[in-house]
Amino acid sequence: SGHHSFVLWFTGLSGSGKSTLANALNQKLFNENISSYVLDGDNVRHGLNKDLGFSEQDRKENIRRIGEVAKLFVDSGQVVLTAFISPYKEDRELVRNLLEHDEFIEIYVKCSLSECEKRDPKGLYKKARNGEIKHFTGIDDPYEEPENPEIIVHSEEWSVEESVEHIFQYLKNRKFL
Ligand code: GGZ
Repeated sequence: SGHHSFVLWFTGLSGSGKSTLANALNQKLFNENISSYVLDGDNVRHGLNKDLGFSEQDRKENIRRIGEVAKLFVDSGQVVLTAFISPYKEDRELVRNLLEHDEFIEIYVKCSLSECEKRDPKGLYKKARNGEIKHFTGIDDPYEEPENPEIIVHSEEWSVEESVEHIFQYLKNRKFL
């Protein structure tokens, strides 16, 4: 179909809803006959990046490799959805600069730490508070908020359906789709 290829880069705290939203939007794009693919912890941190942990240097390398892989998918003509915390502004900018200016759409999945901690789907915040996990984003490791993301999703207030619709309408209005 007549769309070009680009990256939808979801960033936000653990538990903010990045993967859920990326997968829901991926399904919607499939229904619209648009070829897309989700990169997230499940298919990247367990494979390509399984040598990496959560130190600052490893997170940087994680994001760098994901950016390069996303670029390959864009070159192959697909829409790529990535769901990684990507806590450092510098690393997100590095990926932005790997791509053409209209190929990188940063989506800030905004959710308060207290809400993410309340959701705690994997019990990781609890472990971080107990000191069982060190350097956990938002607890004892930084998250640098995007200053100028293309899209902000208010995941505390919006349903998954509303959030997906918001992103989809952005893409339509800006002629990405
Ligand atoms: C943050 C961690 C950590 C630490 C393990 N800090 O909720 P999840 O489980 O599924 O998402 C988190 C995921 C973060 O990996 P990313 O590749 O997205 O991070 S980054 O972009 O910063 O490289 C969480 C789990 O891994 N996890 N330890 N210390 N999240």
